[in-house]
Amino acid sequence: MSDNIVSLGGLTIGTKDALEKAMASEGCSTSGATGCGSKQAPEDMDPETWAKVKDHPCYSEEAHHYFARMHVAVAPACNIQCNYCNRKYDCANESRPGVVSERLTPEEAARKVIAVANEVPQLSVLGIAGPGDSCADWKKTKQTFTKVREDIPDIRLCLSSNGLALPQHVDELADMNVDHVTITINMIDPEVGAKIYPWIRHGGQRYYGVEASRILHEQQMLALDMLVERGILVKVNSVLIPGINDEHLLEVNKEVKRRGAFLHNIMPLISDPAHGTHFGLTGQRGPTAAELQKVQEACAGGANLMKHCRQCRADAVGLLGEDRGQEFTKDLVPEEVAYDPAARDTYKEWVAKEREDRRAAAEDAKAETGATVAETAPKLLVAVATQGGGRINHHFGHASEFQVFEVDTDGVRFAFHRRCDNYCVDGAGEEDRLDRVIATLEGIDTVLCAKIGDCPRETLAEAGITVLQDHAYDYIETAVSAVYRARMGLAPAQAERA
Ligand code: CLF
Ligand code: SF4
Repeated sequence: MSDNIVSLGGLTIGTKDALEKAMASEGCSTSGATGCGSKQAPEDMDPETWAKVKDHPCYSEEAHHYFARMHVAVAPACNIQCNYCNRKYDCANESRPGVVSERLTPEEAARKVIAVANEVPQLSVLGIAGPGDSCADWKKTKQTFTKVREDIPDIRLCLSSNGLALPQHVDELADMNVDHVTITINMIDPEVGAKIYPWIRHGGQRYYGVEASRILHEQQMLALDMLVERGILVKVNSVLIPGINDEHLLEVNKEVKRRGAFLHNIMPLISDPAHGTHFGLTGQRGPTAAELQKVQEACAGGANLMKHCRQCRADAVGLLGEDRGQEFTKDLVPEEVAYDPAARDTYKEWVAKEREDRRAAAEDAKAETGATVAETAPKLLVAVATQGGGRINHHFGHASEFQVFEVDTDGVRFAFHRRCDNYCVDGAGEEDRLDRVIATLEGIDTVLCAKIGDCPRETLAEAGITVLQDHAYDYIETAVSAVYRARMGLAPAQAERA
């Protein structure tokens, strides 16, 4: 393996040239036959805030190319009922509905975190995000965080809650140096809330209807204020429910911004009768991609929006968009495991240099695009196949997700992601799957990947989608900008970084 390549666990890192050479030596060739609101950089915030978000994949779009989170499902009890939740499954406030995660005791969870940290050098955050509510089941949440903090002092602890019992734990969270808390806030008007929450349990009593939502709202606002006061970064999750809170979320966005929330993540309701939820069984639909985008656009100028959320499982492991949870199930985690910081330390050093280089490359790309393209030039959507690191480094046939970037004279910005079943199975492409991938890529002008066969490339071309592998292992911004200039009839950029 080249000197410029480092292998950490299953992860290979290195420069563009070194990665290309490694791929060629494995018998692959790239000549191949067959704004997000949360994209924040150091210059956008004070150094203290940047230090908190620079390695958190959810709080920084840039960081999500490099760093991984893991969740442990330790706190299954809940104190409210959401109409989009069935308690058999994970907490739909943070996680993908209809999924059952593996429940762990705090001791099992702490062992699992060490096992993952030893194998996944990108790991930077441990989150508790259901099933149930982390604060309603506080004892288990606290035990888990305390133990993990002892074992791996530099890991970030991240908590997600419906907010009802959160105020009583804010001081303990601050004492444990928890810097990131998510509150799910679907309404600030209890009349709207009554359509989402049939009941809550608070102070040993059950409340129903508008009164329940009024108490929930008051507790959520109190928690938000208390967290902001203590310098804890608050992300607000809102589930977009068409006909119930779609227009109302603009008010939510304004209010949480006014109170100091760092980020607002508007997530689509995923509703299915098979999930057995009230909304699923009564035919309440989720929003279309266009409806979600409309609400996000209407919130422009308000609280910063997170657009790279993957609605992960409550036991997810890995970069956002990948889930390595099956490699670390209870039966696979050893009874005795000791933390070895070597791989994470090496990885962190590499990322610090790499992201500086990538940022400089993105600035170059932006300057060239802005300087050379007429102001009236249209916006383009470019999908990239990536396995992280901010590079075009995934084969088309293996991609089960494409990250979509928009590019215009203002530069290159993350827009959204699209999921699909990967086209290639056991080394062979499947036609049905390709049709579904093409449907998934509707509206996309160009796809960039590390490699694609002639056959799928021609089929995509017939569907009006250009696929290029010429930018394999380039930085995303460099490649997307080069595509844009070429599409606008301008010469490709001269300098490209390795
Ligand atoms: Fe987990 Fe949530 Fe912390 Fe991230 S997830 S507890 S803030 S570490 Fe992230 Fe997953 Fe979206 Fe959540 S992509 S579902 S926003
Ligand atoms: Fe379900 Fe989470 Fe709502 Fe509790 S807070 S009812 S676990 S979605």
